[in-house]
Amino acid sequence: MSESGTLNVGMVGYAFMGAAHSHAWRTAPRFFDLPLAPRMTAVAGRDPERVAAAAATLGWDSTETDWRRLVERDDIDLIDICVPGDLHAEIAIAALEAGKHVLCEKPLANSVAEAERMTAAAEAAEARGAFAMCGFSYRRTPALSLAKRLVESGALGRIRHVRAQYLQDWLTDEDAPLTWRLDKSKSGSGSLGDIGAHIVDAAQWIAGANVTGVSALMETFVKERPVGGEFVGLGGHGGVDGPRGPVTVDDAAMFTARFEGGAVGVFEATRFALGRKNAMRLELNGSKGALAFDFEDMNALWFYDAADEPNAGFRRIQVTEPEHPYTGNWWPVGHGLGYEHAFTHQVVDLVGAIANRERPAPSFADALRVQRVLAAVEASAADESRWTAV
Ligand code: SOE
Repeated sequence: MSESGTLNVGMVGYAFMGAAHSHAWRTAPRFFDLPLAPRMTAVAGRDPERVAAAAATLGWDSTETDWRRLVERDDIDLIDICVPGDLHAEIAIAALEAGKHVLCEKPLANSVAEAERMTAAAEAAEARGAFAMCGFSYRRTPALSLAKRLVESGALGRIRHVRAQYLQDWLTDEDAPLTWRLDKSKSGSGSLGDIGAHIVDAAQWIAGANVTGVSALMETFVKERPVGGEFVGLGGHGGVDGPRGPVTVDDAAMFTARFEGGAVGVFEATRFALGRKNAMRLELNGSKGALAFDFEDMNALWFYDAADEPNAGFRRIQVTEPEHPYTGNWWPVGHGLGYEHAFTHQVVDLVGAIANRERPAPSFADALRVQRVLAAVEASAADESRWTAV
C-alpha cells in the first residue's frame, strides 16, 4: 500500500461489472470519509483501442493490455477482478502472491478446487498485510444490511424458513446469442453461479447459518443459441439465421436446503422468468417475526413482528432513514438508492478493512462456502436430485 495514504487500484475487465466497480471507486470518496484515498490508476483489457476507450469513459488514469502488468506494477496496491470466472483464480492468486489486495467478482471461482486455492492464497497473503474480498454486492443493499441487523438483534427469533429466489428473464428469447455466461468453460455454470450464488451468500449471511445439504434439479431449456453477436435486449435478436452453438450451462436451478441450526430453505434461480427483470428476493420466517425483500423494490424491507398481533401484518420499512445502513451518507429520507450504491458501499467497507488491517467480508473463505453449496447443487441435480451434503 502506498505510504501516501492512497490506494492505487488496477481493474481487470471493463464490461458491466467493470462499469459498476468504476462508478464505485469514483463515487465512494465523494460521499464517504474514507481512511485511504482510492486512485483509479489502471484498467486492463486485451484490446488496446477498446480498453483505451473504456479508460476514458470510466475514468482510469492508464491502461494495460495484459493483467500481469498490473500485478508487476509497483504503483498498484489492489487488483479488482471484473472478468468471467475462468480467470479469477489465476489473477487473484498472482495478485495476492505479489502482495496486492484483491476484490474479486462473484462467484469466487468456477470450481471448489479453484476456490480452495484462492482461499489459501488469501489467508497466506493476510500474514503479509494483503486482504481479499469477494464481490457479493447485494449484502450492501441497505435493506439487506438492515435485515441482517434485525436478525442479529433477535427480532425474528429462531429462523425456521429461508425462501430465496433470483428471477430474471433476459434469456427467454431463444435467439439471444451464446455469450460467455452460457459457456461453462468461461462461467462455470449458468443461472446457478451467475445469480444463484447471490441468494446463497445473502441467505447464509442474513440467517447467520450455512447450508449443510441440498436436493436439487437443474434444467437447460434452450440447448443451442446463435454464435457471435451481442445481447441487445429481450426479443431483440429475432430471425438470426447464422450458426448455432451448444449451451453448456443450466438455464434454471432449484433446490431445497437444510441450514446449520435446523432451518430449512427453498432456492430458485432462473433467467427465464418472463417479466421478472432483476427480482432477487428473500423471505425469512422466524419464531417471533419475518422479513421479506424484493430487489425490484430495493428501498423497502417488509417486516412482520408477532408481538404486534392482533394488529400485526407485514409493515413496509422504507430503508432511507439516516439510522439505516449506509443511507445517511446519501439523500434525505424517501429519495432512495439504486443498484450501483451497493457497489459503492462495497468499496467503502473494503477500504475500511484494508486501512484497519482486518479481513474484509465476504472473505474468500465466505465465498468458498458458497462455492461448496453450488457444487453440491450440481452433484445432486446430476444424481436424480439425491440429498447431497455440502
Ligand atoms: C446477470 O444478468 C447479472 O448481471 C449478474 O451477473 C450480476 O451479478 C447481478 O448483479 C445482475 O445480474
